[in-house]
Amino acid sequence: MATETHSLMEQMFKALRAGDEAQAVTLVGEALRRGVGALELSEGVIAPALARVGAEWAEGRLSVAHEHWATQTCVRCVHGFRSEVVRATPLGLRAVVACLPGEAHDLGGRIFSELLYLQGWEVHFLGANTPAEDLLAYVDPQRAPMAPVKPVDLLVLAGKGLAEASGRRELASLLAAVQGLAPRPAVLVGGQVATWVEAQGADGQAVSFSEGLRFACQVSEERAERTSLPEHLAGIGKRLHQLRRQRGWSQAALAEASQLDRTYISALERGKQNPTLGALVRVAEALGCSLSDVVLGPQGH
Ligand code: B12
Repeated sequence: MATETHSLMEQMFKALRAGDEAQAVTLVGEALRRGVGALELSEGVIAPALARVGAEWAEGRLSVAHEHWATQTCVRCVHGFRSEVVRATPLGLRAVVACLPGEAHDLGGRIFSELLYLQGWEVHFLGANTPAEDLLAYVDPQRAPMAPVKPVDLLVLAGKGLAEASGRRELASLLAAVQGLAPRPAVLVGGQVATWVEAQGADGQAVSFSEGLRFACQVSEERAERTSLPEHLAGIGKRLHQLRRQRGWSQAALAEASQLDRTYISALERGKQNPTLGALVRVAEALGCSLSDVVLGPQGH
């Protein structure tokens, strides 16, 4: 897989270099359909390809306009994740992802928001350069109607941290102010800003998406309400439906391949059937995916 990721990254860079949006979007979409994970594409393909665009810009070989276009094309690719990846069962937890004041690099926060969404979080992504006072008001349950998301379980402060001088002060005072919120969200500082000493005042620091997702997973284990049986069945049904449609199969085709009755498949997809483990294994095998893809979705990876 490492070789495939590297080759995808090379192709992505070529597409970005050539100004070929269709090629970039197709590349990512097809990789997702082949089963390359959204996390792997983000860390191993999109970010390094864009870093190469940045290097060419720094050397004067690409214009600022071309670099802006490449970033927007990556945003389009990332927005394609939702239609290709089967989302995990909603956790009933809310995250707010924002960049610090002065921070213009919001792509990392945007990608992380999409990865959280796929893992079942409800996510509010606020984007670049969020004024600290407004961000606090947005997540403070006492400040209705300024705080539309209640309660916030996870606050993610993301960025590259190039606006260091003011950014460090803002981060320290934001982290201090969040301590006073009740209920208080868990706070993760993500991206390069996580290396600042001030970030140690947060509950979690993550330079990479993988570390960030591990932290979010811990938070969800501590805070998520137990998923009820009907919610599990509805989630399994949704995922089966999406996996079947991605393969262009009818319910009858899946029934035949898994040696189950078509009405059983139909009830499963509607979340109306409590399946045996044996039936789930047969359906997963017929679809060519793992049991955890069907039962848990991407959070199982
Ligand atoms: C796109 C871009 C911009 C865009 C940002 C648009 C946007 N909407 O995001 C714009 C044009 C606004 C911009 C502006 C600037 N940029 Co710029 N930019 C880049 C570029 C090309 C890509 C950055 C990016 O988004 N990468 C994609 C993300 C996903 O990858 P990543 O940043 O490597 O992050 C990884 C991890 O940190 C982690 N991660 C990232 N975010 C998060 C968030 C969370 C929550 C978690 C858990 C993890 C995580 O995941 C990624 C994958 O592993 C880089 C090149 C590079 N080498 O990074 C230059 C780069 C960062 N920029 C640079 C510069 C100099 C600037 C400007 C100062 C230019 C100027 N003179 O105005 C300004 C600063 C603006 C500011 N105040 O912030 C330099 C920084 C050099 C330095 N270290 O000092 C770079 C390295 C370009 C270069 N080669 O010189 N930039």
